[in-house]
Amino acid sequence: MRVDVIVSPAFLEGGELEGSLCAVVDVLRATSTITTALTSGAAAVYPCLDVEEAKRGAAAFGRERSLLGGEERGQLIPGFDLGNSPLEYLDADVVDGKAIYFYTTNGTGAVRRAYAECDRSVYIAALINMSAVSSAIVGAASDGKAAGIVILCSGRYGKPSAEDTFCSGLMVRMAVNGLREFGIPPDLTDSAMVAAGFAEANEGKGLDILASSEHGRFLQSLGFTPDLDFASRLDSYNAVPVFNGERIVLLNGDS
Ligand code: 3SL
Repeated sequence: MRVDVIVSPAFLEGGELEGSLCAVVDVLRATSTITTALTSGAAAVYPCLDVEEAKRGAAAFGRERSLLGGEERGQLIPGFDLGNSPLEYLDADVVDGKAIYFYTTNGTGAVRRAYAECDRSVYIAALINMSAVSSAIVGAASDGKAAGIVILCSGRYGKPSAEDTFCSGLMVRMAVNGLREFGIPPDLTDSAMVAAGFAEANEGKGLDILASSEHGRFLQSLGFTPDLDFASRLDSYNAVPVFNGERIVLLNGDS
């Protein structure tokens, strides 16, 4: 089975995701934050394409039952309740039972694009839940019917990012091992091989990768250094968030 990594949505060609199982990665910080919000008890996260869509959605849903979350240029959006630091979503008193209308610069658009291209549920992955998502994808692929497994990195402004490539490489390794256990020979694209090699070469250095990456340096300049430590922790959560075309919810209800 084909295992591919697409390092940015800008590298996505039409039809490439058709029939495949797809996971979207945005370690800094959208998919880390989505995973955290859901494990803290949020009812659902609605990934939006722009600020106005998020505001309209929250208003229609009811502001007492919803939150507006996300960022522009890394910062809280005027009129929004929460920014895009995963640490803001740790407090169950804040997020429990809430529908979160969420807009971020690269991540939410990547999630929507992935669903539009593959026309089936899309997995949401970060370092903090990468083993749970990798196992879920391999489980879904085990009947051999999917065209392949594709990990779509959100990247940064159309370019690859080190932290997403690192996470996708770890997921490739898990997919390879998992597929083999099911007797399905993995067939890696060059991009998947490069990502897996990068992850292997930097084994155990997740925080260094995040801290030295372009986006990590940008976030540190804004004072979000603690987010990097949080987002770099492997498998903090056994959670599998899934986007069904409307909203993101937990597949297994685990935390
Ligand atoms: O681009 C995105 O989707 C965000 O995750 C970027 S930031 O880390 O909030 O700046």
